[in-house]
Amino acid sequence: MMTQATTLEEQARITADGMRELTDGFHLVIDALKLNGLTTIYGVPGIPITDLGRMAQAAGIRVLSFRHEQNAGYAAAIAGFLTKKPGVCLTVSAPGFLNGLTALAHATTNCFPMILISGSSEREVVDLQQGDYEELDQLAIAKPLCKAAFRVLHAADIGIGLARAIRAAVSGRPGGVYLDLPAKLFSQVMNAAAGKKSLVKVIDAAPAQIPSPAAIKRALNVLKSAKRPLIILGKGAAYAQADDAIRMLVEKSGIPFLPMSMAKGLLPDTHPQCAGAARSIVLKESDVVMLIGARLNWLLSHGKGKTWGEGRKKFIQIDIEPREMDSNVEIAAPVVGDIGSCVAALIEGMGGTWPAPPAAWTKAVTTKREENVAKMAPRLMNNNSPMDYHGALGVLRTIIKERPDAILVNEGANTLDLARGVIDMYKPRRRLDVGTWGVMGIGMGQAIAAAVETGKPVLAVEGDSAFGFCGMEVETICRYDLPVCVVVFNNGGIYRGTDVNPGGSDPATTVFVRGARYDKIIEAFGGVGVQAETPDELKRAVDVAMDSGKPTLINAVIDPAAGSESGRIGNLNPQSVLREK
Ligand code: OXT
Ligand code: ADP
Ligand code: MG
Repeated sequence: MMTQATTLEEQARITADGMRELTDGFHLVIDALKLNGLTTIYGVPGIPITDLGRMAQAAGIRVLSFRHEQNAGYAAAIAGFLTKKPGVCLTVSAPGFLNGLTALAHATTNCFPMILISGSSEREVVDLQQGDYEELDQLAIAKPLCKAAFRVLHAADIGIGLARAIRAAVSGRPGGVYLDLPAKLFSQVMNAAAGKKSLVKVIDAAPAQIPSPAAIKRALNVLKSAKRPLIILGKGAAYAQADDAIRMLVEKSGIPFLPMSMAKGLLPDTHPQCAGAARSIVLKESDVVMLIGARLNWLLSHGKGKTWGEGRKKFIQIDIEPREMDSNVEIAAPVVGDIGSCVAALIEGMGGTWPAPPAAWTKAVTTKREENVAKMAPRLMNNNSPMDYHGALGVLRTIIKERPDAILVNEGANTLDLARGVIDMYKPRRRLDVGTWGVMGIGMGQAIAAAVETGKPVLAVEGDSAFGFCGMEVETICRYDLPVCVVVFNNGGIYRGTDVNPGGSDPATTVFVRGARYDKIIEAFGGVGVQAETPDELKRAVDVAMDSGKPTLINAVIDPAAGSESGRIGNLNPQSVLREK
């Protein structure tokens, strides 16, 4: 029977003799993505994937074209964090692939599920190093930087290839996966019925991992013995989407909790048990610490040293990755499993009532928190011009308080570290930032994906240096008319705008053009640009932007002398003893 083509691309499936239906690599990739609910692609077009993007768009996949693959990759990575489905980034070969690779490595480091799909050159030419167009052994290069890497050579294997990529990205500890698709694959033709049969709908891609009853019992015994217990929530806890169970565990136990940066809002920062504003004492003085989806890496001073005080602590760690245990210090009670299952089992094991932690401990935490909050409060009220960080952040704190559903994206050094403390978060997965690597340039990709994946308004608070890594994507924001308000904290440089080059007439390495007008950039693309010189002006401009949903960029003029070297991590800078000579 003759098959009737209803759309142009469907026509491609029909054979010349009109009797037998065919499909090809392009369509199989698209069908496989759709079958698995992967309906958004972030990428940059070009040889050999231009038509793949076009056909995907025609087939109802949302394809967002960026100005640089790194930003598309950061968008895909954070889409993975927000949705628990792998974010998909599509690039051309060699340079496009390499541009996307930083984001793939970042996804892996941060435990975000992502699939980087890159077109590539023909194997037979690459392997003989004969100099193909954009020749590069991409699979070999990707392997050490991601969780898994696969290549598909035959159209009939596309379904299996994508299934493997999805499972690798989301099961166990999530991470980045590379999928290499050589140019020739896309035009390979096969029988449509056989093609359809070859596709795989992945069932239960991230199966629950139930903790052992013995591990739960051990953890509860350690917790019960505590005099000064602490719960640390990491971005793994935010990723797990076990929000109600986590809240129940925290509230039932009565234990103070410390949210890591991207776990802020899992419970509100204003919750009476929140110890975010008492960080130093809870780390130093606690005796039992329960980590939920947080690693004892540099952000937690590896679980040892001055930050953690002299006394020996006991750690309980909930993580899906068994090898994370004992990575930095001994873990007294490892609980291996997915956070939803582990937290549910802990709550059940706690029974009807659970002894509240000693009042002396919870009172000490509350006192320290109140002291720090009171100390900060007057600094947030100043209306100085040029603004300092606290004056500018004070109004942004109010903006988020008034719009707790909005998503905050944040990068920079001072702009990051001070915003993290000042801006309270109220709901889970509303704060997105530089993550485990402290990487600059995530801002615009994250802002775009946050708007696309959630439909919520986005406020991106960017250091002027940080913004420079990804700023061209304001065109992308305008093109797709996304509800993103970018505030550039313009202090004229990296950390500060006041450095002077002692050795000549070139500017110092950390300073930028003085008085730069970042707001003019977005005007070039039809967005709204605003210059804000006081906190009042900043508040007015952000309010308008957040309420209108129009793409907006506000150049917030910050005192060039206001920042400190490397924000709050200046201690990590190696010091030269010869520097002053
Ligand atoms: O308890 P105490 O008393 O100690 O007080 C603590 C809290 O209790 C308290 N607190 C509060 N008080 C009152 N109220 C509230 N609500 C409250 N909340 C908290 O405040 C203190 C501090 O709390 P905090 O912040 O929680 O604790 P602390 O000690 O800071 O925590 C430690 C850390 C390590 C967990 C934390 O600092 C952290 O998460 N840090 C992340 C740091 C990071 O990742 N930084 C980014 C990288 S810096 C550098 O590498 C940069 N580069 C190089 C570069 C990079 N990164 N990437 C690439 C691709 N290329 C190059 C560059 C280029 S930054 C940078 C650009 C910088 O310039 P910009 O112009 O962009 O930015 P500006 O600096 O603004 O100019
Ligand atoms: P933070 O930077 O916020 O401290 P990390 O990125 O260091 O957080 O840690 C996140 C941890 O969460 C990782 O060790 C990862 O294995 C773990 N994780 C991620 N998702 C889950 C999950 N669903 N269940 C259990 N652990 C998870
Ligand atoms: Mg700056």
